[in-house]
Amino acid sequence: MGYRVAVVGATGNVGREILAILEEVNFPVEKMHAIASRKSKGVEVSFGDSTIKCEDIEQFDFSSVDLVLMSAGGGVSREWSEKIGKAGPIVIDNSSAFRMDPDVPLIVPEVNPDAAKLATKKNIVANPNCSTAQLVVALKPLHDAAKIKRVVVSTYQSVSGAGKEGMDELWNQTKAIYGLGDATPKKFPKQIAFNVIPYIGAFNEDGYTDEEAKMWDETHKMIDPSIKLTVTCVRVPVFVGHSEAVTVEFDRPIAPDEAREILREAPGILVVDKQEHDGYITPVDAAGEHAVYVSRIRKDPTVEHGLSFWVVSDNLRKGAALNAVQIAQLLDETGVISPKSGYRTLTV
Ligand code: 2RA
Repeated sequence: MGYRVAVVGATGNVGREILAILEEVNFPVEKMHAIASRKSKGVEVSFGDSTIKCEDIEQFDFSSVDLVLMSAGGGVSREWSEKIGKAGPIVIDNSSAFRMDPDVPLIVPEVNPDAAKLATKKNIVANPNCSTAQLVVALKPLHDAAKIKRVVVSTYQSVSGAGKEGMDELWNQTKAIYGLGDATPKKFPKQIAFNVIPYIGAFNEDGYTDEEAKMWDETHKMIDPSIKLTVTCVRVPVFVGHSEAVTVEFDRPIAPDEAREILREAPGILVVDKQEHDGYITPVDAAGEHAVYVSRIRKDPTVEHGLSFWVVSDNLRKGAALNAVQIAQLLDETGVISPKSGYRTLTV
């Protein structure tokens, strides 16, 4: 007995990862539907050993499924997620459209699993932004041990955060710079090959970008609104894996060894922290993996009770698809949904 599941945006980077991870973690699926826009109708995607053909979102009867994993961008979510939720299934929405809606829980299962009980308010659960997901996994156990007063983050975000077009642009520009084509930036505002770009998303009036604002808004919603957080988000020429240099000020002294112990015990984290070259993690090491890696934990002597560290994770996995699947597992384990195949299991 399993769930009737639809993955919307099944042809995208994250949609394909969702299909792969549902299979990897053996999520109980009775029937899987791959949903995409009309232009991708009939395109084949893999689910385990089988191949399924994409169905057109406009034609699909969402009341025939129990669970929808939505990863087709903010516009599609704004148009569809509430309608789908009203039709019966729970929607796990990967866009920013509902993250700050007070009637929609924003969940990282290692951080705020209790929020699952709010899932049926609108039948929507929001998945956080990729750069926030890995950050809060590292911050939460430290905040439980010694209250965090202030966080300073610089991100090093891979091009896959901007979708397949972002990956293609890095690949094509890299070749073009050696004379094999056109290096004109299209997806990113400036050249990304052999460069870094201190801009992700769109500028807000205060001079920050919306990507930066997401990091403090979502951290406040999931952990604690009293945490002060400032951030600079930077795109780097890496295909997969977001990295973050993080400095935290606590309200009491916390030694690097104590932080290492706390993080080692915490769910979802692998501490790799030795002063040697196998002793820290890079995005290439983290790609394809499930963990949030923490390395280079050290005292920041320039502030009272300060620690600095380095956080890396696969942005397509923990930052998107894996977290969405973990939310589905959490809803299943807590009984918010149950696999009564053939019956409508959910009410609004
Ligand atoms: C990015 N954080 O890396 C975005 C994707 N959600 O562009």
